[in-house]
Amino acid sequence: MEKLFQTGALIVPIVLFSACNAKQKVAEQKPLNIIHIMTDDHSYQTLSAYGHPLSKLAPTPNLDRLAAQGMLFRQAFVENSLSTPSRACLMTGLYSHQNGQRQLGEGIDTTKTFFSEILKEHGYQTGVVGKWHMQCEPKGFDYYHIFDDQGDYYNPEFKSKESGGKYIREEGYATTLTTDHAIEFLDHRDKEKPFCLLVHHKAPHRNWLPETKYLNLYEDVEFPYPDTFYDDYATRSEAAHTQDMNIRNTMTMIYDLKVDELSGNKAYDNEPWRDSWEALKARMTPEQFKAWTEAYKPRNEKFIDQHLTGDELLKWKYQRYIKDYVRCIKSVDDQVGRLLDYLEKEGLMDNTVIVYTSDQGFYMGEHGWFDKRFMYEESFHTPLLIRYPGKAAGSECKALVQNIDYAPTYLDIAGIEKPEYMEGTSLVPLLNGETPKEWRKYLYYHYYDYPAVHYVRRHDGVRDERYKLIHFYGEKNKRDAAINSNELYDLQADPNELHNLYGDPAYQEITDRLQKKLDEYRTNLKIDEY
Ligand code: SGN
Ligand code: CA
Repeated sequence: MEKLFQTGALIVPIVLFSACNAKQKVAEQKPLNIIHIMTDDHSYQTLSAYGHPLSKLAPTPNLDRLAAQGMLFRQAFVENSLSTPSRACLMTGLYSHQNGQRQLGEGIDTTKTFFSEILKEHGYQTGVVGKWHMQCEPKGFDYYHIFDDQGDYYNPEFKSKESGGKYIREEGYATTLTTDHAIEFLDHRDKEKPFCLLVHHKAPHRNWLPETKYLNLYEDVEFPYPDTFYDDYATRSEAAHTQDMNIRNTMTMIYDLKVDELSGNKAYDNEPWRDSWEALKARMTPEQFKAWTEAYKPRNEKFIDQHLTGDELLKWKYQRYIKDYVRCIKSVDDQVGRLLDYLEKEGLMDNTVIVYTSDQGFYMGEHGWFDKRFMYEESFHTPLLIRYPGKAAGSECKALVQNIDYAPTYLDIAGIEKPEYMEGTSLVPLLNGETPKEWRKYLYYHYYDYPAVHYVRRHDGVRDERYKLIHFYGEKNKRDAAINSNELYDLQADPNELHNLYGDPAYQEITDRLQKKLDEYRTNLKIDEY
């Protein structure tokens, strides 16, 4: 039996175990700390504990070690597959339309309480390092050391209380520097207090710039093509056809695929993000730029000589993309390992809950795509690993969980009752190895960021363990026609979501059941557009 009570500002857990020795008791009496590690766009396909063929060729041993010591969630999802909205769900435990952050830009309702504020009030020492990417200043943090907006891979600028809120360039690689600042927070913390630290990496966000020491890693590997690489969207609605996030046409040769040698070529003068690419090169130190040139120049020259076109060019693009992406993951894995080693050395493993997740999933060429946004599995779904001392080592959980659940979970860990307005549910019972009878059977999803980069139409939908109903909606505009269409998938029979069953009489009953549920969500949550 475990109980928490408060003395002044400090939370002290009382652990009453009848069959434990005195030494164990002392260890367990320490308050539980929380470390939330979140990457930016890390797909479950490239975290080897999930067993996907891609990750077998680019394993993540340190993340696998975390999985082996904790619980791996098979069914973890976001509510709105985009960075800032996802972070707003994390901080508030609320859906996007409730916390205000529906799209990437402005939106957050700063009158909503962040869980960091509640933890701080209850005596936790709170910190956030790396990608904050909220449209407001950090709220409820004793310490912050955060990037400007999306941040940069090479020599990024950080701001902190110590810098007086001014952004200051630091030399090095983002993933390493973010971990340096996480360790700095831990080194300088008040050891009398429990802590909650958010470690938010920039990697592996577009345009996937690997650390110099990994520029040649996996170069000789040919990564497998996903089954849906050549998807023609035959049964889907217009939304899949009108997106602008495909490897074939959207991905740029210079900015995304780093063929700098095409920079002087007139045919590429108008490629999007040309200025960004020049700015990225200009950020590098001479040593970093030399390492880049040495690694990419010979490959690029060989590629240009081949004059690839059509599917051959598409396949080349995919290989370049995946390699740079998993190289970025390699550094993430190293740095998670470094943080775990630090926690072990400091004796913090027994009283720290460690969470690893991503702000959303990502397409690794499935349906021919990169990026996220859609309610299809690859972007809706995130990796989630939780190591809870003394609980559930090496276990798996198949319950439906969502990013609105983190805030209630962290409050629960701290022994604080969930405020009534929070929509999410604590994951602690699941970590105890029990799925409560009343656990959610459905998830609600809502994406709003249109018209915007990548042109994914607005949609909402519901998913249960097996089926998914999606509704795309929106007025006509200069680029796209009006849309009001539905898609239904049987994820068991069709895990790649290739056969839209909406309108098939054999699935009428299932469609009705999901539609009823979707209508209930829209009414109960007061959804104002769909
Ligand atoms: C940038 C990227 C997009 C990406 C958004 C959102 N372009 O605009 O490809 O979808 O961020 O990403 S880039 O050329 O600037 O990389 S998110 O993870 O922040 O939601
Ligand atoms: Ca992201």
